[in-house]
Amino acid sequence: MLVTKEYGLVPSRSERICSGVNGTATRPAGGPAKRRRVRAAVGAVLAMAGEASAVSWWLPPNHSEHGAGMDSLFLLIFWITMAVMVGTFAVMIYFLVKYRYRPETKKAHYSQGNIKVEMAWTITPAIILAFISLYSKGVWDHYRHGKKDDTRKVARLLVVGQTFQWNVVYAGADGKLGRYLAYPKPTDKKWPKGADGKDFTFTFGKYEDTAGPADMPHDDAVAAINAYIDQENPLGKVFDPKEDPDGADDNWEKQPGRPIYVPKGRPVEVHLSSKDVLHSFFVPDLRVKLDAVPGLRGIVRFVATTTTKEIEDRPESRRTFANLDELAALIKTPEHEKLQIVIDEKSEPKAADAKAPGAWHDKRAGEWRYNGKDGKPIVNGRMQLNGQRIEALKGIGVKSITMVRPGFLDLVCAELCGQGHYTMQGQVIVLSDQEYAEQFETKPEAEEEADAGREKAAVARQ
Ligand SMILES: [Cu+2]
Repeated sequence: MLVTKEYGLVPSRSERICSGVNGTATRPAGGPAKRRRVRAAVGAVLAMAGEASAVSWWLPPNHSEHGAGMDSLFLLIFWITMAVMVGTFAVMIYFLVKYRYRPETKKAHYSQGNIKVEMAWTITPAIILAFISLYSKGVWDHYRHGKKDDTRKVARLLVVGQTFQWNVVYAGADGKLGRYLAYPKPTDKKWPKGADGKDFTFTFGKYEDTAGPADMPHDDAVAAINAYIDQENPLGKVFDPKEDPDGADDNWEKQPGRPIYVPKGRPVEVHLSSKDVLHSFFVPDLRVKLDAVPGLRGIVRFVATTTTKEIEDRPESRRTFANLDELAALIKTPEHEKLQIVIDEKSEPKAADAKAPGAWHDKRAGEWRYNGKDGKPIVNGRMQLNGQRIEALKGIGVKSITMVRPGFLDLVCAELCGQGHYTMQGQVIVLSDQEYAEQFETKPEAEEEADAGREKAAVARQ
């Protein structure tokens, strides 16, 4: 919308036509009252757009650096298409009514069209689309490649989808990911080296201690390889430190399904792949989504701006229930079953001592709990609340309970990957930089001692 000093708004083409003199008039028809109305209407639209930037009415909260640009782009496209849609429908309905059937109406006549109007409706969308593409490119580049001059240390992880869970591997102290998804072939003479770095033999059915899949007929070798993957090496990790020095310090696990931890305020680089079919790694609150494709490595980058603990501590993540029956009904519903009870210094009634009924702070465990009438714990912050426990809490005089949504971001699979697709959910937990470094980037103590030993030896030699 163009704004000029004199009138507030440049009149639209229709207003100029309406003003009567073949589009030559430049002031809107009508007096100051009409202009005020126009300004009020535009003000209302801009206020809506301003409200829209809060994204709370539609999009989930954004906790990533690149996400704000994505949201603005999303809303820009939304409002442009909304305006076009409303305009198109308005014109369509107007013409439907204006040219409805009437017996006295004359037959329609052929029109050559209007070159100026056609140019306008071709060039205007072209300009808008060109602008959207340039805007998208900026947002996309920030998302896929991160910021060019970013000097912060990158946290690298590998996420591997499988029906219907996610695996995660952390790069460890060296920041480098090892080799994964390297599975044996039926013609291989030797199995890959074992987790201890030694030659590996595998017993499958009647085939004892085979040196490699090639020891068996083809079909049995295929079955043996599947068993080997299930039992020994689900992620196809290369254990031989000579072949894969980067992978030696990786933090990985055989079982899928553990939460994905990322640091706050540092670039996170997620390498994505799949063990079986197409999956899609989607973390709405981080504005991150990319397909996990078998045989390919997709990479997404983001910087989380909030730890999940910070989200948990916000007032809007908590709700206090005075009606405990309502709470009991609520936590039975699937969308609320993960709510956790908050027990802290505000919880009432307080227990007189460790064995008395009421809220008690167990200093040794560093946590609060509610004791029952018999002095035994009813529930603590880590335990799931249920109807029975709520009844027990009522019994010791608890009048209200505060619940919190546990601090994690939802990870969902956004690719229809099979019957259990809807169950393919995971958790992304954002830690502080320090917590992440302590948990995922420090060397095991033994290794550090060995390093220190080598350094000492080197100094001694000098
Ligand atoms: Cu999936």
